Amino acid sequence: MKPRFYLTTPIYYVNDAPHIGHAYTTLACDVLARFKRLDGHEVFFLTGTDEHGQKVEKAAHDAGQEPKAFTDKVSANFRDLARVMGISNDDFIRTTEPRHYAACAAMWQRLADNGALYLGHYEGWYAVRDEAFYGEDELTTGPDGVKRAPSGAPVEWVREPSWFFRLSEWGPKLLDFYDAHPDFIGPASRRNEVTSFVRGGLTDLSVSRTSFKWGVPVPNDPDHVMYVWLDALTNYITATGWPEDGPRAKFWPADLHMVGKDIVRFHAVYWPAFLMAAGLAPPKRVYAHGWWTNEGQKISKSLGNVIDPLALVAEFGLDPVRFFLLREVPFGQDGDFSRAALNRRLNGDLANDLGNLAQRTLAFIAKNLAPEVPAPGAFTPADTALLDAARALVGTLRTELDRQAFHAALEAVWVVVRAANAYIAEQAPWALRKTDLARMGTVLWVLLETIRHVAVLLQPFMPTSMANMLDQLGQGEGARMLVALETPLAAGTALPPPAPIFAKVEMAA
Ligand code: ME8
Repeated sequence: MKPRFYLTTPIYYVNDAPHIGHAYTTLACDVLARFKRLDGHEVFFLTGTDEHGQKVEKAAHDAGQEPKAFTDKVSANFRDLARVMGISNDDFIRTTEPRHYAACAAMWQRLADNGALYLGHYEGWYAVRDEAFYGEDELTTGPDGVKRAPSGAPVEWVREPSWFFRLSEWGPKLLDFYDAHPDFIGPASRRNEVTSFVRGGLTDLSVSRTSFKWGVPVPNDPDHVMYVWLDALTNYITATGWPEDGPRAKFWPADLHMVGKDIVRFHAVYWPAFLMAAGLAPPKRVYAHGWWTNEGQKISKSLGNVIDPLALVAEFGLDPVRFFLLREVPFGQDGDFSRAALNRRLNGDLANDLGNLAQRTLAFIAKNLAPEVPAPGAFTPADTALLDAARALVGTLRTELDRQAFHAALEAVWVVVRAANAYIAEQAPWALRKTDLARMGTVLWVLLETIRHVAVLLQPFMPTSMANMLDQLGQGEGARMLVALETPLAAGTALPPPAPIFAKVEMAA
């Protein structure tokens, strides 16, 4: 039986067009999903849209549309983004779908049956932008006199009848759970943030609203709609077919919820508490990545500096953009988007280092040898050193990607790419052509074998370019899984005519 892996992106609010931040989270998940598939796992990769709540209702109203028509349109933009970014999701969930209403009703019922809910009255601060309740002590008042949440979102005073979830009872159980599962929250800085929040004491959470209608109705209490975060978080289990015992039920609990650092509290505190209170298993891991800024500035619509991922892909090509986003910034930390950095990565890492390595090797063979993989002779220590480094990569990537260290995985690959370029310079196959053809064949075989490892392992990051590189190495569809790296490259494999894979980009003046 194949090992299973279930991973999710956040479901995005359909209040606005998708931007680089959404593309980033989904891309990171896509790389993991593709890597796990190549590594023989049965993967279920979910993304989708979060369509209820006051914020979306307001956006629809501002656009002069009914919420349903509005959400249909904006949700489709997120689907398009996934397609343009080459995302390999297995499902796309919308919280307005009947399957999700059914799961939300079942979740509510479980919580109610287990005594986790009670009817009361909420009075306090609410930020529509975050769809979150805040305590007075969390707020600051700016020079404009506006009270704001730590996220910068303005808050308003809310007073309405509400159902509550007994979150206050869950503090000690959550802390025990974090202790027993040290990998539940990554990176460590987020884990500390969450545990200190929980240690600070939890208050009961308002989980229904009565002042607007755009939400999932509370069972048996039609004046209330569910709090949008209870509704939204439930999507992760809806998609497994819950509460039915369908073919996807086996995927719960999820292996990984990937989120941005802004929503770690919902995923690492509320969600496991809801699940445990409903008698369901919490997810295995929540990883919160950092925040992108644009040329040093916070990305915001009001500053007019939102980066459109579709425009970037149109300008630079998909694979270079995918590579840049995961290579440039250590995953988990905040990062700054700049065109200069993007150009540097594309010209340096892709065109000069990787592109040249493949191009020099393949063009040399095409020019000087029969168009096939040469047979190696005895290996020198230099050959063995490079081959060992290339063969160790698969283990390194497994480890690094299991801790969501995309940048470290890529850096490890580039250490080998740079070593291979140095090896070409040292071994000088062009000189061997005149003195020792057998040795030249061995050098070229070592290079091809190294490039094959690199290309197979980089497929999740740059699917199209690496498929192209593997085509040029004569490695068909059947030879691209990680397990294929356990068998050495076969001499005599036919090599098609080579062509450059990465073009250099010109710096704009
Ligand atoms: O929070 N840098 O949806 P959302 C990096 N619907 N990532 C960013 C980013 C940036 N500048 N901006 C956004 C919601 N993101 C809820 C989630 S899940 C059950 C419900 C990414 O549309 C990041 O992943 O506001 C962040 O967590 C997410 O988009 C927020 O998307």
